[in-house]
Amino acid sequence: MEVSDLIARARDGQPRAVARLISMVENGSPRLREIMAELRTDRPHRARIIGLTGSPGVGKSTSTGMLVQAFRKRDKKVGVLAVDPSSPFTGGALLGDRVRMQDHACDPEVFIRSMASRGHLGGLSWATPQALRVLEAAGCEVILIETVGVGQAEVDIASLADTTVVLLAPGMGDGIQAAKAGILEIADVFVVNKADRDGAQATIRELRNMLALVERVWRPPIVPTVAYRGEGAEDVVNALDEHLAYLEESGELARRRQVRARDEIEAIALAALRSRFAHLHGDRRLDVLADRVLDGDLDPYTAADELMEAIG
Ligand SMILES: Nc1nc2c(ncn2[C@@H]2O[C@H](COP(=O)(O)OP(=O)(O)OP(=O)(O)O)[C@@H](O)[C@H]2O)c(=O)[nH]1
Ligand SMILES: [Mg+2]
Repeated sequence: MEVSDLIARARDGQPRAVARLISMVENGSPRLREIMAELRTDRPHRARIIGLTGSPGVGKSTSTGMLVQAFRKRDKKVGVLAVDPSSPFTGGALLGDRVRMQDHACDPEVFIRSMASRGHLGGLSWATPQALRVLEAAGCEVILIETVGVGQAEVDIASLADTTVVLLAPGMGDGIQAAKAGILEIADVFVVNKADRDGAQATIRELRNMLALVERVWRPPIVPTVAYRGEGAEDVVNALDEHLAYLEESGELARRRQVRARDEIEAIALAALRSRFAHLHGDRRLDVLADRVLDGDLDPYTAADELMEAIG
């Protein structure tokens, strides 16, 4: 099928076309350049992008399902991207999420996709913005991105989202983890899920004490939830709205989006540069430069300059 056809169908909200386009993003299709050029004009209808992150099992998928329901109540068209930063392919790992989000599987106003990101150069920061564009083109007004808070992923998600929600749950040693991973700086809203469990109040208290030590203009609210019973959904949405209002009033929204576009350009440029370098392996020019460095004919900096010129 022609790319323009596929895009027309996605704009029309056809789930299969949306899924197809996101697969092309995921697989790094050579047609992405063409696709992104066609999608360019969709950008003015900007969706609100909400990232959810937290340790494995805190309840991200359950909370995402809960939020989908809350936004559907407000008649918003919703997109969900479950990004698995640890997997080079989708499927297995996220199957449970699909089951949990099954309630929405038949709702034509909800798109749910899981996506792997490890196979990509640049990981999350490279593929996710492109998937977001596809969902925006399909008319999503709110896009929820779920990703496990491990390693670089949660920092990446914070740079992609307008609002970052960090989930904690009692009894997971989250407090200490929070301080370590620097999530105090990246979270715009804290959700303490599994508030039906012992220790929820202690987790909230601990978090509040830690937050008191951080200098930030925006004070992240802490919202308790019991996601699998839908309790606290409205409180989370209200906190999200307040944060959005703050972003708009302070000019921070425009700033974040500028940073996001900059990161995306950089990620694509770096990926292109890397792939050019990859082609150089086994290339005679690199061997020749290496020999000259070994012979003392060239210093490594000059050799690197020559290499850059050669691939430029
Ligand atoms: N007690 C309690 N359990 C919950 C609550 N919310 C979710 N759970 C359960 O916690 C488990 C993990 O929930 P998920 O939503 O899969 O958590 P997740 O963060 O998406 O997990 P990963 O994607 O594997 O990192 C499931 O068994 C849920 O039913 C809650 O509010 N209270
Ligand atoms: Mg999950």
